[in-house]
Amino acid sequence: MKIRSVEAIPLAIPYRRPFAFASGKVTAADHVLVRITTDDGLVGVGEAPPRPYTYGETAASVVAAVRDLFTPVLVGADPFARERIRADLGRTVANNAAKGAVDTALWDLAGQACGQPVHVLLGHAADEVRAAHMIGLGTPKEMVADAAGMRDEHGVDAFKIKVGRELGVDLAAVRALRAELGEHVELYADANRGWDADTAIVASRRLADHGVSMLEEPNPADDVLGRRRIVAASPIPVVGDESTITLGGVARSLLDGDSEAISVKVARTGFTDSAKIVGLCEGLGVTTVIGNQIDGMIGTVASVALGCGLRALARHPVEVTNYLLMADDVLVDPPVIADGRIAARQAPGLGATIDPDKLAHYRLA
Ligand code: MUC
Ligand code: MG
Repeated sequence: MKIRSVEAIPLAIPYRRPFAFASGKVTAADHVLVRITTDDGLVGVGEAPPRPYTYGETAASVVAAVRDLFTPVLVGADPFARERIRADLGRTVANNAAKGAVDTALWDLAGQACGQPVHVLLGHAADEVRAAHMIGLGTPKEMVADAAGMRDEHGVDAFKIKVGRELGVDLAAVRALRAELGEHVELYADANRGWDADTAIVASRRLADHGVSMLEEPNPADDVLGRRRIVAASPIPVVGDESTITLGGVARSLLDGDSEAISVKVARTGFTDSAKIVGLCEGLGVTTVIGNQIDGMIGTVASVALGCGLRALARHPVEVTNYLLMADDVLVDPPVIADGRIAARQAPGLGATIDPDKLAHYRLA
């Protein structure tokens, strides 16, 4: 089997409401659909959500990277030769979302060719995982309403709270959320680098008092000594997310004492590098959790496949709810979150069938 063609299709899909965090705000989905077709007619898909405020990519840069840099490498290659393709794509630095979408599409093809779903190819640790919801920045009232809606409609009982603003404002929201959701609900926090080290140290103690279990990216990890002071002083684990986006970067962060747990995202490390990162962390006794790059439906399906594939990830709630912010998407069957859980698709590959009418409607080129 050989790759015949590669497409990078920019989409524009409206949001129901914006999603805000300390380093940026998303108001519409400008994702890029990557579609890889083989000579025997299989079609694999992946989704790149560009996040310029985090990684510097845009929809235009993803399209250009896939079209100009990756397509010449991919066309004619065996889609099973992921290690060779990974090395060839690796000659271009960065462009993580573009590479993540290509890798996702390759696993989709491998699953279809073998007649197995991706989570089974990865190791079939579980058939479903707990769902976590990421609560965007807002007033305490807005954040409570968001969380309560997710609990009432989808049974979700794990929440990542966006923080990183003036500490009093964040703590008011956390207090209100704990009061509304109760003691049993799992809460963790993500500051997206919004605080300085001194604020983050105070914050970590106050968050721990409210039963918040982890603190993601409290400050810029480039503030090297500041980050180490936070890790040393925080009563709760500090999670690396946007500062730990490569295998070597994860190793360095853990060995340097910049983070104590790692968030992995299919959107930026695909299945191949996500699995390598999880293996590295497993060997070191470091927790890994699946985050959300504000993914659409394809990215969500992929995250669930990763979570159900690897045992270390299946133990923790997976951040899967961001696609619900979008007014629509291009999949025929939307994901389903019920009783706080989401199941892996049982169809071969990703099981992500594109609706041609929706694609025609939302594609920009
Ligand atoms: C997160 O966990 O940080 C916000 C920006 C981004 O790239 O991902 C999100 C969520
Ligand atoms: Mg994060």
